[in-house]
Amino acid sequence: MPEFQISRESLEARDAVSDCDSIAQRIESYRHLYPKNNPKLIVASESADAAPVECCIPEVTLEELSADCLRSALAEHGALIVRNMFSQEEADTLVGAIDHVLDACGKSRVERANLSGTYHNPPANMLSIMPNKGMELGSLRMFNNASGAAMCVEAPSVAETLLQLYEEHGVQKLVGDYLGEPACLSVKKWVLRRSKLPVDKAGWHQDGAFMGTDINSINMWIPLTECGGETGAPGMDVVPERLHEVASSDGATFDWSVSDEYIDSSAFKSQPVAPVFGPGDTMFFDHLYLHRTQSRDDFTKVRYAVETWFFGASTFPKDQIPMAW
Ligand SMILES: O=C(O)CCC(=O)C(=O)O
Repeated sequence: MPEFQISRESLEARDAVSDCDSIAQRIESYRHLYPKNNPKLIVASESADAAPVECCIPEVTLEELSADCLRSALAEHGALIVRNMFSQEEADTLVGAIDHVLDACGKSRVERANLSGTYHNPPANMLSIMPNKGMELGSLRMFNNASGAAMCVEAPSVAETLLQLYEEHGVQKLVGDYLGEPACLSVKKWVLRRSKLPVDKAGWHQDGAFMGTDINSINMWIPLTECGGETGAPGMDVVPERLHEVASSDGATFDWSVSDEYIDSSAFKSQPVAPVFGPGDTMFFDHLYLHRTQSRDDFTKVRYAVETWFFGASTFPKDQIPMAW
């Protein structure tokens, strides 16, 4: 049983000022750090002449999870699902926290003035760390707000709690071993999500299309409520195979996205799938995995999730705003 338990009470009892300082320092410590040139990449840009593998998403239990199993699943299939990595209680506490954070982020500055710091207390250096300062931070916040999301660091007490929870579950060691060096996180791509319905259909993408591909990455995506498949709540649509490069954006809505036509073409070995997830499951994947928020017209249920992108301490995309762990 993990020693670190999260609950609404423990979250709200935290020192919001000290958590804010701590997140500010994590951000600050990367201000003048730049990634290595020509890094050794985990995913080569060309596939080795390996034996063909079945297109599927491998699944393991928490007991079976190791850096080796993560490495071979990502090398062969692009992703790994770990069932019940976090408990129902942990998932429920995080759902409550996400409601508070997203509600706070949706309020005006005046309305936010009376809120406690637990759920909204963004560090001041979030502004100066963005290459395009207020314009960039403002449009990021607008984009997130419109899609039912917020950067985790908007609520440093939630962010610090998650880091403790991850450490307690062995994630820091796991991703460090996978990446071959200590991990850093992304200010921009560490995101709390509460889906808005209907889900935009145009969302097929690989994060490498905007992060770049000269990086080592791993995303831990944690659905906090049941979703996917026929559950009525949007899970994730994925192309379940190892890709080695960014797919064409021809005909797509954005220069970083992929059109439905391209997905339906014969460009890939596999057809998209939409796995069913339970609260506290996780899916690990990297910047070349092709996915979108599952999209169907008949969804009726909201889905909560936490998305956390980790990068190698020297193999990060600078514009995703790395921060120390
Ligand atoms: O939660 C979602 O539906 C989208 C998550 C995503 O695109 C990601 O984790 O990269």
